[in-house]
Amino acid sequence: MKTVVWNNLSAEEKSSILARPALGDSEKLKTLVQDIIQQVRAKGDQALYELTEKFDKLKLDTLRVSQAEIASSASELGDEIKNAIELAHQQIKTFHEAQIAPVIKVETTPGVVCELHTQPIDAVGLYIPGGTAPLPSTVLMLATPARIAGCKRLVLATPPGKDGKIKAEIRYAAKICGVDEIYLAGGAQAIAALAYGTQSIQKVNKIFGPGNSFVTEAKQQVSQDHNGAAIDMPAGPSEVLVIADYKADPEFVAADLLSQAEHGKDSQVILVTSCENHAKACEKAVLQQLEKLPRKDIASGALSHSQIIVTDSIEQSIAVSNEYAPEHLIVQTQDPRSLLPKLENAGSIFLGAYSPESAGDYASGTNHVLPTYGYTKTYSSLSLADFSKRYTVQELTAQGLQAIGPAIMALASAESLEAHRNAVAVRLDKLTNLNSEK
Ligand code: HSO
Ligand code: ZN
Repeated sequence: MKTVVWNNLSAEEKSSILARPALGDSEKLKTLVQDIIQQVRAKGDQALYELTEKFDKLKLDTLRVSQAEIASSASELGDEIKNAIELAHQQIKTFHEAQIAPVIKVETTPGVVCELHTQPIDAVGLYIPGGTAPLPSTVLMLATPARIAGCKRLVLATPPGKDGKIKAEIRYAAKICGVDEIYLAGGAQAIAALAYGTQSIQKVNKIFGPGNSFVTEAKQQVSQDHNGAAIDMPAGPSEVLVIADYKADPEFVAADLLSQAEHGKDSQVILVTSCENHAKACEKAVLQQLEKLPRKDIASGALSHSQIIVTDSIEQSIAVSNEYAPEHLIVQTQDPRSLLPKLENAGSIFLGAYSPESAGDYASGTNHVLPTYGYTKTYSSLSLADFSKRYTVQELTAQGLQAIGPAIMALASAESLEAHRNAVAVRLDKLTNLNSEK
């Protein structure tokens, strides 16, 4: 890891240190993904079979995972992992159930009632990536809130493993969340199938979940098409920033940095500490722990473009973090909660020595689908609200319309919208006539 002293850097160096890595050759990627989407739209299931054969070297007989295969996950797994999946599910459920939005009803003026309601999104697509570490925890993070929100169809798509099957852990997580529609499809073709539908897969309204650059590009493209599907959020490689003071345990700090680094060579990990000696101790601990990791290669790849930044104060550390806007922000300082009001941009914040990122990744209850790539400046952690939409209701009595009607008419006139004015005027005139008849 490279160490820099923040105050010694020029403005340009500062921004280049906090810059995200470029996301590959985007023009080429765009065209490739456009072509895949086109194939799925034109040929449906057949394109999915062909593309699975081409990219995954697998000849599938069916795209749908049977109920029997979902059910049999229970007998394929040991108690330890099943209990862990169940505990995590329960924790996530508890936190997301607490997010159920109440109906808001306000009488803004006597006789004018305004309400805010939520309705679940009808059909949602849940994408679970394959790759080097298939993630049952992501099934829980997507399916649990979708169920609580009341979505009618939960459609899970995930690429099959080399044996043509989906890992039992993924099937078990789906089973306990009540997901019974699972399809063997990955990559841009899976996103296209979810967005446009095929003979086997019925179209969904919104697609959730992480993925590689093909998946991310496909999500972008289908979300820009009116006939496609909405998406949860834009995405980039996963990242963590740790704010530490000299008292933070270097072993804890190192373990947190590495837990993020092992996700992928493109992961970004940044340590911001206000003490140079502490920076050295943390780096040493990182190198020691790295040696013992099975995914050492991947983690080293991530570390090669990661940074240790030495600041002159906690305040400066906070400023660096706010500018970087990390997906995960770990605060290992003496009184971490006191910093909270100053932390402006982060997907999920972990306070204190005993709150590792792994807790939020799996089982504290918060969602691990988070904005990355600096999008935490404007986007939020996935939550129950993402699986529903809001609508308003209003109901005015005659008295209510009389109270605000003149203002509405004046505004309509100012906008030269006579028909708008008239919709109020005809009613107020009738009310005046009724009153004078009495
Ligand atoms: N840290 C990842 C989520 C994850 N970690 C899943 C382990 N499994 C992105 O937030
Ligand atoms: Zn993780």
